[in-house]
Amino acid sequence: MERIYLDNNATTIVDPQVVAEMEPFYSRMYGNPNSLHSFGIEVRPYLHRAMERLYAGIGAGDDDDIIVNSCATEGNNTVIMGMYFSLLKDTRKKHIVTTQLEHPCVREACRFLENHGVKVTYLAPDSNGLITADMVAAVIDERTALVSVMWANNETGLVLPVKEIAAVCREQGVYFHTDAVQAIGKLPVDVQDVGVDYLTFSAHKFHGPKGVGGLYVRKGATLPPLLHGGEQMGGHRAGTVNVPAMVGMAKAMELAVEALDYETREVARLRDKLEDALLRIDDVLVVGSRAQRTPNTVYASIRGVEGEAMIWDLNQHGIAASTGSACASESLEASPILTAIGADRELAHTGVRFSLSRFTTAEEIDYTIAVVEKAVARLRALSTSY
Ligand code: 7TS
Repeated sequence: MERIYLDNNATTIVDPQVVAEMEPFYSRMYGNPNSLHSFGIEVRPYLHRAMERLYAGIGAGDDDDIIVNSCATEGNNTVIMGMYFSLLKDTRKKHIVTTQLEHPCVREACRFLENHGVKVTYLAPDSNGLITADMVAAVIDERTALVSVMWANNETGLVLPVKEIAAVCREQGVYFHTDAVQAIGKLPVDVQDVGVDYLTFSAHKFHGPKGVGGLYVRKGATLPPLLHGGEQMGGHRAGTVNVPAMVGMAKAMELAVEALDYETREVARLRDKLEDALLRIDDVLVVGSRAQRTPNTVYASIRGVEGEAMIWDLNQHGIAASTGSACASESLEASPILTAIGADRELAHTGVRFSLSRFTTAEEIDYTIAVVEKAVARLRALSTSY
């Protein structure tokens, strides 16, 4: 059996159709779209088409902006730093509300602003691993400028009630940002229906290329740019546009929306099969109910088995899974989500995340189930605590 990739929340294979769409912009149409000669001019209609696909993919309105950038980390920093320069720095607004579940690129950007006089509330999830609109409403005050709550969590796949949270923010006159990196291609995403002011995404999480992402900005919610310089992206983000990547991201977005149905039926079916097999093993806990999760993710805590040991064992058998976020995998800190849902100290290091994609096959899942069952038995036999 070839290697099996079940770490799609970290990154995904680029869809071959996306690669094909990008290729001409490396080999033939390599002009700078801002140039006045034919090499530049011939590229522009493709950028226009790419923009249309991105707008359609997230339901953006004609007067809203989508700023194409380098990744979700950049998008999230643009919102948080931009809010500092537009409001937090000089007005009475001095407060950001976010959560302990956010990716480090949100959390650390907020922490940085704490050194500059900004107060940040990091909401802790409830015992289901969720943040509710009521929890957000309870901490907003007249000094709050921004609420930033992710749409779906990368570790657990848990989907947060962003529409209700957006409604609370609108009522209170507070900007609402959501990191939708783990939502695109897994859930229907409609920015106008949800009522967000800012939304970030990253192409490599939905079978697009790495190093390109997008930031949606609702009409009227404009922020200062993070990168100053040329007039690209309507002056919102300077720097020559990465044309092949942008075209690829737009194609990937279109394919992701088309595949949503398959994702919610077939990918979920394979995930459920794997999850059922995990739950048949004694002393295994899966975080969050299926109905509240993205269709592709299962995050399990296996008592008596260190997450890292499990990942190593699976890797020896050609299976790629993860203990959580690759961005934090160097750290030996306990998973905040497992801690939040009340896992004891021993369980806090036992998390293993399997994240599937539309490229995952039934045979791969059957093989994974067989390997996991043996690995758990082997590692428990070695464990001094089980
Ligand atoms: N936001 C979320 C929710 C993420 O899951 C990630 C990456 C990012 C932002 C950062 O995206 P980037 O394109 O800027 O790198 N998350 C993960 C993960 O779960 N495992 O590895 C990376």
